[in-house]
Amino acid sequence: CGYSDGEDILVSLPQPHVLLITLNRPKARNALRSQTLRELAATLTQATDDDGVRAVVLTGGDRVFAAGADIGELAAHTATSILTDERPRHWKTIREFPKPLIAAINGFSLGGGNELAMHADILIAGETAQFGQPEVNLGIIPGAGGTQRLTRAIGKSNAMLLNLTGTFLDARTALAQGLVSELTQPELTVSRALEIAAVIAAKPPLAVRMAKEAVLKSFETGLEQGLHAERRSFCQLFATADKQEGVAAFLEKRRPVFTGR
Ligand code: CO8
Repeated sequence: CGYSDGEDILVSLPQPHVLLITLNRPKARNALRSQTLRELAATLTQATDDDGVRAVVLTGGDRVFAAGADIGELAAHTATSILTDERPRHWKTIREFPKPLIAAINGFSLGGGNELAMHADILIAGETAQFGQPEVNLGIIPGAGGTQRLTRAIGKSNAMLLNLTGTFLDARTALAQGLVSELTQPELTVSRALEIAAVIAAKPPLAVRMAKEAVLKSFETGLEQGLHAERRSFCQLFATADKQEGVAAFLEKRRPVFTGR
């Protein structure tokens, strides 16, 4: 399919327009070493430039989505070496991935693993999943959004509870608090994520891209600026062939055929 598996990830195209990335370092409970993030970032960069890919599903294993940063690797770092670490660059690539990213989470989603999950636009979890930011147990704090994205997702008191105590959130509570969108039986998590990806893949890609960008903008700006950005993208979409097609198809009572232009 033009994509290759890495040492730490498996990459496939299980259905048209949808890329599936599976974290595959089970012996280390999918701990995110630099290599893992490098492979993930490289695959997402390739998917960014590939018009054939319209959505990406990211998953881990049955019992562990990802157990966090690789603690062995962290142990070798000093205050100065961590400053020039390559990983922030890979996180930036993941953060700026412009296409929909859907996480299908089973088992433990911890530390940097949970921060990776929270980079996804939509999170689907198995009923037995557990979420946590246990960095405090190591004498550190999250370094890839665990204090910021988690707080925005579940609110101050709930985020404090996880960050200050290192305890885990069960899937049902994660759903109630808004960290994830849906729960499924654990064995159906990936298929449900692929189903959502298929729905998105059938939509006009430029509108999808701008919708993602606009929603993410709401975390960065005040309301007025956010509304302004939304309006600008809304107007830009009027210049697309897919807007003509979408509206024409509705009026002609037929299915639209979107081209991504
Ligand atoms: N890093 C490296 N190795 C790990 C990690 C990890 N995070 N987690 C597990 N492993 C390894 C263990 O060392 C063990 O290796 P070995 O077989 O060689 O002894 C193997 O995986 C199996 O581990 P367990 O026996 O503990 O497996 P269990 O199934 O009993 O438990 C758990 C699974 C609950 C996931 C447990 O392993 C655990 O608690 N892991 C640590 C979780 C943690 O503290 N995560 C936070 C890490 S710090 C962090 O993420 C900071 C983020 C900074 C920014 C982001 C950078 C990527």
